[in-house]
Amino acid sequence: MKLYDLDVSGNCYKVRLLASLANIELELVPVDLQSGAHKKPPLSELNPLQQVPVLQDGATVLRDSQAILVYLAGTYGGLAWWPAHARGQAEIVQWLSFAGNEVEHSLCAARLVQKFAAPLDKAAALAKVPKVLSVLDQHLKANDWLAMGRPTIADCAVYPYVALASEGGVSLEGYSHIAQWMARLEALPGYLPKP
Ligand SMILES: N[C@@H](CCC(=O)N[C@@H](CS)C(=O)NCC(=O)O)C(=O)O
Repeated sequence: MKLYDLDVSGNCYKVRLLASLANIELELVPVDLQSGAHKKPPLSELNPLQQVPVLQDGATVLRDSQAILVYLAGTYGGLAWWPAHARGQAEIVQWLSFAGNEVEHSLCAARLVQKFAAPLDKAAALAKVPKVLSVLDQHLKANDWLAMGRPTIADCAVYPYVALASEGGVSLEGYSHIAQWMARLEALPGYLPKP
């Protein structure tokens, strides 16, 4: 099973993190974004959005880190990371959407500007950060994990860009519940250090 991957990408790291925690074997295929490899075949044919990560498992081809987490956990991770019942799945999807929207447009966007000079509005991204971190910190004040009272793909989806916040110029100081959650996740067997 191939993961078209970029080592510094937080979205790709979400997938590598789950694979490491859940002991799922992946063949990493590095994609050189700087030379535009994502805009040429085979990547552009596998993902018309011309982005990584992309997962290829036989005839199954998937884009979007959140979708890939669901597929890997549901197919290869047993019920630990993605439950069979809709209530638990919906609880997790709330956080997958949070990762793909709120986190992507704040912490991730700020990092893209600061680290990779992406043509995005860093001030607008940073303005969204306090609400994102407050919502997360408040949730973690009452819960050890994001969903279902145990580590799930919700944590794999949200953790990367929070852990990489300093690369976007964001301090996590004062968010003690987030810090404790990150330490819990980093202590899990199979944890893969952030890029
Ligand atoms: N929603 C997608 C976003 C993927 C994404 O933004 N990938 C970046 C690397 S982190 C990329 O390939 N950017 C190249 C481009 O957009 O030109 C996901 O969660 O996987």
